[in-house]
Amino acid sequence: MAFMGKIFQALRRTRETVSDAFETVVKRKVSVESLESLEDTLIGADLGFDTVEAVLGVVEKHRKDGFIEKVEDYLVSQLPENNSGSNSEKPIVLMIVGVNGTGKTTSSAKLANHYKSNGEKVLMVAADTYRAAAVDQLKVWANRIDTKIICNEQAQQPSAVLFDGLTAAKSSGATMTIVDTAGRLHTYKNLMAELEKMYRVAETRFPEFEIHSLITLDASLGQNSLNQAKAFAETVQVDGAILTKMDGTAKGGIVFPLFKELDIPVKFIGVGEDLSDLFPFNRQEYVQGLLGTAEA
Ligand SMILES: Nc1nc2c(ncn2[C@@H]2O[C@H](COP(=O)(O)OP(=O)(O)OP(=O)(O)O)[C@@H](O)[C@H]2O)c(=O)[nH]1
Ligand SMILES: [Mg+2]
Repeated sequence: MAFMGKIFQALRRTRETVSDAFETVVKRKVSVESLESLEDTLIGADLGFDTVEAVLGVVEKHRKDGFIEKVEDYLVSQLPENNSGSNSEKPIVLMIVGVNGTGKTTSSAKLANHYKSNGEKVLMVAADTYRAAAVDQLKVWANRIDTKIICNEQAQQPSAVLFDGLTAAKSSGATMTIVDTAGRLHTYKNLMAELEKMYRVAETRFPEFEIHSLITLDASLGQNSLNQAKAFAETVQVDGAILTKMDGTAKGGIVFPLFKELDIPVKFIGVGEDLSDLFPFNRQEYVQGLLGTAEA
């Protein structure tokens, strides 16, 4: 199955280390040493301390009766089921936020493509007013996907572009409006305040829409991504995460601490630079890809 294949492939690096460590435990039997090396590997893959300790507990408890299936069940049970399809009656405005270079613009385009092929009437809004190239970048994508895009190169204020975008969304009957925002460091107060203002404009001036937002997180940044997510969630509503660049990292475990510590579910995984390189997150596939318990 192509779908399973991509996620499985994207987790290759993480799986290689993780499943090796489990195999060592199988071969060398459950011992203090083999468990310690498993522990180090899982911590290194960013699963988070609590999850790692619990996994070790499962291994010890089931040392005689095929612990890998039990570990799989346990890890799956720690993640929420994904309902990436919304059951909202209202049209949706989806804000894409995150730190510089984490994949907002690329993910916005991938999402536009995804929702368009699901039958949504998609509109894109280029609300990155800081870099002229950012608007061009999104225009190229919009052209390829053949979706409408709202931008205003003269605007200084992202909330002004957002206002124009949502006005257009309203009049054209868009059911899914995807807003690409400027990259901002979570430690810059004024830029975070600006983001807050964008939400306020959307919520107060356009009550006919339901506002959702996703944060893009570079999977390879580990703990730093957690800090980014935490800071964004303290300022604005964050409904979920898009874990990007999963194709290039062995640190695919961040999904667990993200949900456990911050209550942020991963909704999509980015596995490359192309339009088709985005998949709705599925906990079973993800865990199997991590452990190597299913074939691609
Ligand atoms: N390998 C890989 N590359 C990705 C993925 N997502 C994005 N990229 C690349 O990462 C780089 C940055 O992506 P952008 O989408 O421009 O990131 P951004 O968050 O919009 O960046 P700023 O607007 O500058 O903050 C680009 O070269 C993308 O092609 C992914 O899932 N995998
Ligand atoms: Mg961008």
